[in-house]
Amino acid sequence: MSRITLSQFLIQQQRDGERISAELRFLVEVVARAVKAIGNAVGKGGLTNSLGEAGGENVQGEVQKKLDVIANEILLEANEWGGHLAAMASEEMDAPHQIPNRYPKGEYLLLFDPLDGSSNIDVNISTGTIFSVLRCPDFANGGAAPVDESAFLQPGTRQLVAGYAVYGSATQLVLTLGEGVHAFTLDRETGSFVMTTAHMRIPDDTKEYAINASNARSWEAPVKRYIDELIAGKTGPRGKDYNMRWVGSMVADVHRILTRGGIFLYPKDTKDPTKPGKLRLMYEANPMAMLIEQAGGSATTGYQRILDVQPEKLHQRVPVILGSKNEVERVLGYHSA
Ligand code: AHM
Ligand code: MG
Repeated sequence: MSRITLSQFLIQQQRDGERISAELRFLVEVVARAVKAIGNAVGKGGLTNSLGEAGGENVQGEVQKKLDVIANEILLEANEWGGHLAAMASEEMDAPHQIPNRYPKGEYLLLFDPLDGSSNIDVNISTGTIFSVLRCPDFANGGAAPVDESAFLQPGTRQLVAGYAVYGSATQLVLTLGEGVHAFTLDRETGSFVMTTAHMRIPDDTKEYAINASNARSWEAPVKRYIDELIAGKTGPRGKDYNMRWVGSMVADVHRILTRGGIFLYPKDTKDPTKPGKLRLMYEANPMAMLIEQAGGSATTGYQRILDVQPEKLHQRVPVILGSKNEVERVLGYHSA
């Protein structure tokens, strides 16, 4: 069986379809190298002194784990010297990270959640890295001026690349360049990512849903109605039984949906009126929405396609409802009813 490595795939994409530039190819290769290093750090578990809390909070007031900080540093260091980026932004940093003056700059912006699913780090459950690539809008000046937050505030439809790595029983990298979604699995013996699924497809229908049901009392009426109907199963209006899964790491839940279908909801709830959802638009919802749409699924806030949301802030939160098309469309219908 011929095995296509990530590098071979990217070279083909650059050569044949001219779908990516040499710089973009290099960018993805560097991110792949960084996620291998993060996967190694995560995989050491309690053998090193890297589990537990780092002793600080991120910009969003969430407790940072040591591995959150380590993963963030690995991504920054791997990406800042190569000359392909204008700036980076991360869940773990208040403001954009500027490329140090000693390095050349490039025209792309990289955004990431370095280690998603932080609450699962210490209990040996899958975590992951989510990333998104945009073009820097005013790079014409050669990148001389610092890149401020406004350069990043582009809707998800402008993403050039989106992907995630999942650190599970295998480390996988799942990627879209805007032409389908492909999954690569890390061969731990050779150190290469090898394509294991080309063109992932999400079935339009599903019997599986994912939601943190402990928030049920604060959901809006359309989500309550939808979930109540799923729970009613065969005896309710849907006429079939559903199964629930909630890993608590978005990467793992989305990976399951890309693999076998399903619907994932982190909807708006009324607990804290200042927060329109838990998940962050720029480096969680947008890249996942692009992957889901590229695999034939849908992704919405309940009111609007996620990829069309015009961002107002780098760390903005949005409600997220994504996965199998027919289920997502039903929830959308309940919102507009
Ligand atoms: P994080 O980026 O701080 O890890 O938060 C995002 C995570 C998602 O991975 C996951 O879907 C969700 O938060 C879980 O939330 P909850 O703890 O409410 O179940
Ligand atoms: Mg996250």
